Amino acid sequence: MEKRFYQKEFETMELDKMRALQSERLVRQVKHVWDNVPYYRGLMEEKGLTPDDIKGIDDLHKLPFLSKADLRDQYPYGLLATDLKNCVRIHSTSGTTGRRVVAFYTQGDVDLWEECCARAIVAAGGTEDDVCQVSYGYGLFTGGAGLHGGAHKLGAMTLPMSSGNTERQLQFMNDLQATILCCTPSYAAYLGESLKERGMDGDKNTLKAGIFGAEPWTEEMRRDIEKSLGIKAYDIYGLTELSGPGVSFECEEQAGMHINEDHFIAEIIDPETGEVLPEGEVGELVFTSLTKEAFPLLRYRTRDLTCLTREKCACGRTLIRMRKPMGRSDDMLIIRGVNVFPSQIETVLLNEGYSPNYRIEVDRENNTDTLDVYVEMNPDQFSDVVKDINMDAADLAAAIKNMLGIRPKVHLVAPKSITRSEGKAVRVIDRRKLHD
Ligand code: DLL
Repeated sequence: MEKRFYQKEFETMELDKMRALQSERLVRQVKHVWDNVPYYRGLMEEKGLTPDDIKGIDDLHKLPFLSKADLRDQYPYGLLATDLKNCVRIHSTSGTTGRRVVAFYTQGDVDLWEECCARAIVAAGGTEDDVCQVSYGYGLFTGGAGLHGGAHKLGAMTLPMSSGNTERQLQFMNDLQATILCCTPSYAAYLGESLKERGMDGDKNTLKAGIFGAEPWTEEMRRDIEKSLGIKAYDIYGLTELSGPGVSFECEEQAGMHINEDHFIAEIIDPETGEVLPEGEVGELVFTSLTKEAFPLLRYRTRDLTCLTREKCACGRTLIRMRKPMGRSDDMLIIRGVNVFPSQIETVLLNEGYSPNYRIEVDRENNTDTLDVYVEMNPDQFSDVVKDINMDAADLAAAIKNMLGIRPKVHLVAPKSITRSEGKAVRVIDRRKLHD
């Protein structure tokens, strides 16, 4: 079968050509920022830089970083690089703490963003014949608008469901023969569970692929979702600050996400020192936009932890790949001195045959951290013999200790007792009040 790409020229561009394109675009983007964003110009001046110092991507490391704190401080218009009247849209982060971050788009920005999402849909096997059920939230969140726009660009039939109302989701999925589902992985897992209850799981529905992102998920969760929905599940990554979903996306190899390098340069840095790390090392992902008009960001620190590889991909795309982010540097819990990522706990749960419905609670008693993990039993594990449940809980606690080095208190709870999420799941409650 002939391989399909949405924009083959860029997706399969040779490295030296791509570097030349990135260099040319970077020089232009830096000049655009210098001319239009006094705040960033100030940061460059502090380092003694002018646009003349940036002649190509080899000079990228000279530029100062931008952080989420800069974006919050400059809320709402401080980083806007064009006249507001040229903008056609804003989106915003869900922002649980502090001020929200708002991102602005010109029509040109929206077009390029939607093209990036169309690349992701095609990489997941999508064509103009598909019915894309977009069950990401619509509104300020970028998930709905991004995948919706991508499906439109491709010419697929778009089912703009937004998130929630699971009954209606399943009805439309069935009646309108949806073939591609786009939503968060936690909502996909919930839809899978609901399909199973109705005898529509596995190959008994019309879905063939899913494009899931906006939150970390593990390979174990992928397998679970693929089985319950009867599909191939693809990862997609992005963040509001850089437009939204489609910064990177998975292809049929499902071996990391290809970054749309013609629009975004990725670097990995040591989050403590800011030093740029070599390919393959895990660190914080930093992005520089290359083609943005309204909201260009240079060396933006995402806080996401991952690594990059240029290894050849069998799909034919030459775009650099990033590994599934393992978490965010600010999501990492330090419990009794040990670094813990929620994704590590999720891996153990799924390997041990539990569902991806869990909640992690961290607290501090008598100056010692406590770790409680609430996990739902599957209906077939659900036993009314308390002794059996206690033994299962002890086994699971031992398996988690094996992974983390610290023993949690495991609470096995009844099926369906942990609240399902329709958007991004909130899995961790940290009551220690160590952060603001
Ligand atoms: O979550 C954009 C998006 C929508 C991506 C739909 C994919 C699909 P924000 O709300 O600004 O934007 O959150 C961005 O979410 O920095 C990561 O920490 C996390 N994230 C996004 N995609 C993934 C993923 C959207 N595939 C933040 N795996 C990012 C892990 C992800 N984490």
